[in-house]
Amino acid sequence: EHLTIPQPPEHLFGLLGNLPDLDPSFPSKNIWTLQQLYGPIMKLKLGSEQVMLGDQQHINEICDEKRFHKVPAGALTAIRALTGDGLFTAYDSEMNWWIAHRMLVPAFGPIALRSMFDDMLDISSQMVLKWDRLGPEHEIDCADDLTRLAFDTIGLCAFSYRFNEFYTDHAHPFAQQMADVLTESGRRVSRPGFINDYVYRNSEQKRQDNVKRMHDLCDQIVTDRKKNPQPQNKDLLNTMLNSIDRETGEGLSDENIRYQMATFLVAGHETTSSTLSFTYYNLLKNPDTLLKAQRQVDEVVGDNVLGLQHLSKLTYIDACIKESLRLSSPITRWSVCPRKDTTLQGKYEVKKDVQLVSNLRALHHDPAVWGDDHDDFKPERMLRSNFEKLPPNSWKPFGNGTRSCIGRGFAEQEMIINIALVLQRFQLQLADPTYELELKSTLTIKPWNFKMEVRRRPGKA
Ligand code: MNH
Repeated sequence: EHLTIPQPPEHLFGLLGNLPDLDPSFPSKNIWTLQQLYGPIMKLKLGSEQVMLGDQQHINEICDEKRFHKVPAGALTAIRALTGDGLFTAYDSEMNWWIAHRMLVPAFGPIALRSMFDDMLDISSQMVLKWDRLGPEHEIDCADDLTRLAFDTIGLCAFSYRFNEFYTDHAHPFAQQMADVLTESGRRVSRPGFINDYVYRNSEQKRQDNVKRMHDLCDQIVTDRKKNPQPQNKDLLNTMLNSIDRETGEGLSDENIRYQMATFLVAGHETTSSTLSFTYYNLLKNPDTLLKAQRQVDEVVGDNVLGLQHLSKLTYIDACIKESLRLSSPITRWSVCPRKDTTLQGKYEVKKDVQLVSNLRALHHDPAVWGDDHDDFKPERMLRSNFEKLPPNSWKPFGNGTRSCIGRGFAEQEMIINIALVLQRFQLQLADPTYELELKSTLTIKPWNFKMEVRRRPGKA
């Protein structure tokens, strides 16, 4: 028996498909609502056909890499102007994905992460110092400072380059250029092609100009490294400049290195800063969890300088981060295509090239997995013993399989360091106690207008 996949009615006799159903400034929100109406499998025509999957049972099926693989689509194709065949936006038919993947997996692995600890601590300490000096009356704009943190951390750990975001009033121009490129890339794919070509020429020119400026900065960092080699340095840039792939005997071209650099900055800064913002928000809204997290920092770190040896013991903080990624994944969906024509759930026929999209919000709120309290922030569900008992592929904020996030360990280490430092020194409170989460969407989603205040804990140096 073959069933038709439910689809909301198309607009303008099918010419616009379902594009008008989505608000270009926050398309995910409409997808969440439509999916609740139409059920866990739903088709949308957005330029091409997309099938949105919205529970564990349906998403578990598309996590089978023998049947499905990532094919960059939607905003990812638009972002290729900036990141080309870098890891995030590469097709797996592109040789450079395989070469860079083999080369960079170890560079993001546990040994490499250990060597990045000091640099991560350096940047987080700058943030804590800034907060301390501004004092308890200062309203901290979380999105702003945490974005500075994430940017500085990638710059320093990956390229030994200091954006010095905590020493300037205005964020580094690269940050704004990137935000503009990401926003415009997202919008482009939400508009019919002919509208892009005829109405949005100037926006496209501006996008290309921004891309050029960002590439220039990447090239400048590379040129500087070539002029001043640092043979002892094991950062990602040196790895990319000096490694030869065992299987092909090839290195990465200057062009591909430029794309990888832009990729790390794109993929790594908004995701990490949004996750940290969400985590601080959830802790503040659930004071018992904040207390527990702070107690753990006191037990594990006390008044000592935070060290590498503490990180694996901060299990509750890790669980708070995981639970925040569940409640609000900053990347709201990822997608795959069938390797050949296939049938979903044994009853829905789909073609090889159709885009199958995981609706992460629906997955992470599936009552069959998370229960009726799926809207509540309960870090206990993410403590290892419980986490391991979850049905397969219930929690996918980092994507799936070989194309999942290469920077996951990097981000987790950076976030745990940051939260531990902040909780060790400060008492936190919402700047406006009545604040309720509002979301803003760019390529990722993040809390909007979320401000907190911090006060030095009594007796804390
Ligand atoms: Mn990251 C892929 C989420 C931090 C670099 N990342 C992905 C994917 C998701 C994701 C989801 C898969 C996308 C897809 O299937 O199309 N990433 C995150 C989240 C955080 C994050 C939620 C932080 C929290 N990512 C980082 C950091 C870096 C990074 C930090 C780098 C410094 N991510 C990548 C790269 C890829 C990726 C590179 C592409 C991997 C590949 O396909 O080979």
